[in-house]
This record gives sequence, C-alpha cells and structure tokens, in this order.
Amino acid sequence: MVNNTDPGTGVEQVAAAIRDSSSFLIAAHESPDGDAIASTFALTIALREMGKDVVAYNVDPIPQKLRFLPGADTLVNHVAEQTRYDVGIVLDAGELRRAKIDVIGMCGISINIDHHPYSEDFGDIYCVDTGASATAVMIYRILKHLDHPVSVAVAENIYTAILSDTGSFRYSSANSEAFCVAGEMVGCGVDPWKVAGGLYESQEEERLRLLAKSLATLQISACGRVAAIYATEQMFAEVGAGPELADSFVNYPRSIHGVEVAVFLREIGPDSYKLSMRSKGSVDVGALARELGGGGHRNAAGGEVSGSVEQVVADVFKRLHPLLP
Ligand SMILES: [Mn+2]
Repeated sequence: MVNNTDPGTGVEQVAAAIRDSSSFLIAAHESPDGDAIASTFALTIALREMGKDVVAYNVDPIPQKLRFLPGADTLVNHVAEQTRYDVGIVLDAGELRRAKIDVIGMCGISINIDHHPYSEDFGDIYCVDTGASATAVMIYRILKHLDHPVSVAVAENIYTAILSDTGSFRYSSANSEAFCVAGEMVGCGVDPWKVAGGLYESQEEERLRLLAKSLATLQISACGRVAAIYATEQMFAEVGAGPELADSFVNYPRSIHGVEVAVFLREIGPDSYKLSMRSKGSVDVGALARELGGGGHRNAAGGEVSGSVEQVVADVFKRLHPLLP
C-alpha cells in the first residue's frame, strides 16, 4: 500500500468533483503516449464503475502498441461541440491547447491532472504534482482517496502508464511510489508479460525496416559524446512507413557508451527536418531547442531545423559541443 497522497496537489478537490457530478469528458494531449492513453482509459473505466457517464476523447488515434489496453474500444476522436458535461478532465497535457478540445467551454468544472513541470494553470482545479512518475499515479491517488477498489482493467492501465513514462523503470522519475503502485497493480491481477508484450513485442515490420535504414546513417562527433541518426522521406516511402513509426528512434543513438546527447532528424520537407534531442545527464537540450525556435525539457527537446542533413548535423554538433560536461 502506498500512502503519500498530498492534499496540496488538488486530489481532494478532484475526488469531491467526481463524487458530486454525473457526466464527464476526459481528454489527454494530442499524439498520445502510453501515459496519456492509459490514464484516459484508467479514469474512464473507474468512473464508469462508479456509474458515471463518461466520454473519453483524443484528437488522434490510439497508437498500435497501446490497442491491447482495456478501454481501447471506447475512445472517440470526435465530440459534438454543443454537448455539455458536468466535469472536463485534461490529462498529462502540459498545456490545455494540446488537448485540442474546448474543455472549459463545454464543461461546468474543468480540471487539469498532470505531472509535467510548468503544467499550465487552467480551469477550476489544478491537480499537478511534478513528483509523480506518471499522470496515472495521480489517478491512483484520486481513486484511493475515493476508496474506489482498483479493478484489473484499471490496474492494467495504471501499470502500463507507469511502465511507459518511466522507460520501464529506467528514468530518474522511477521513484519508490512508481514501484509501489506498479507492484500493487500486479497484486490486483496485472500480468507484466502481457503488458510488456503489448508495448515492446508488437512492433510493425515496417518500423524495424525503417530503423535498419536509419541506423545506417549513424554519425558520432569527434569527441564521442554526441550521436545522430536521421530518416529521409525516401526511407519512409521505401518501407511504406508513416512518420509515427520513427517515434523513439532517438533512443538508439542515446544508448551508445559515452554518448551524452542523442539527435534524431526526420525529414518533413525539402531541406526541412524535425529535430529530436535526448540528453543522458547534465546537458540542457531544452535550452538549445528554444534557441532554435523549438522547445521541451532539460533531457528531451526538439524543434524544426532547415538546411541539408549534413549541414544540420554539423550545426547541431557544433552548438552542442560547448554544452558538454
Ligand atoms: Mn506523462
């Protein structure tokens, strides 16, 4: 059992709003990741178990690797704008605009549940704790506060969200609460192999073929601390892959011994690239991304850059060099 519910994070207010209301709109950020999707399903299923009316919305479809989750059949990609709800809950979004729906206009009470640093203070209830390893941990705390028993379907979603957002317990966000809640979810009936199989052992063949082409572009800086790979539009066309299949490719150059910063470039037009950077330690790639007109966090950031791929890689290497420890 975990008991570190901090009333300061808005958990009590959210619990009260849930108790006192009957219709709910739940949304999360666009291009949803494992935490966004699984948090949406966990909360939707739990509220329905309480007898509430819930619409679960995301502007984008569920990524293939998350379609095994209980609740995947209930997500809608369109909601009539004139519909009204007692409560609107935005999950894991950082900023309201990333939910791509007018939650404040459509709902009597609007709630932000999140764990991102600098999460925007919108709506009526701000339930944000940057110390939570995943938004799903916030949902866990709320369900505990409501004394709602965690069903297997809810547990599977909470477990998946934590696994996904902590990089399978590798990132520094994998705190003791993450392990405790995940352990409790296994105690509730979650099969870790089923979740791992869904998340990591269900890749599209096209993704692996694209990865093979992309890995062949590997460049490492003279000092050995920056590594880059890229993927061109031609590579995507050759294997028949969509852009979403290159998601997380940046983790491969990061995994090289001695590399501090990894770079991935995805061609989005003539001489135009989407840049992703990942830092292992002290290098603030968020600051560099903002300098380049993009944004992000200290260890994960990106933006758009232009030039030939050779020029762009050389320029990014040059800008990163003085930032290295
Ligand atoms: Mn998250």
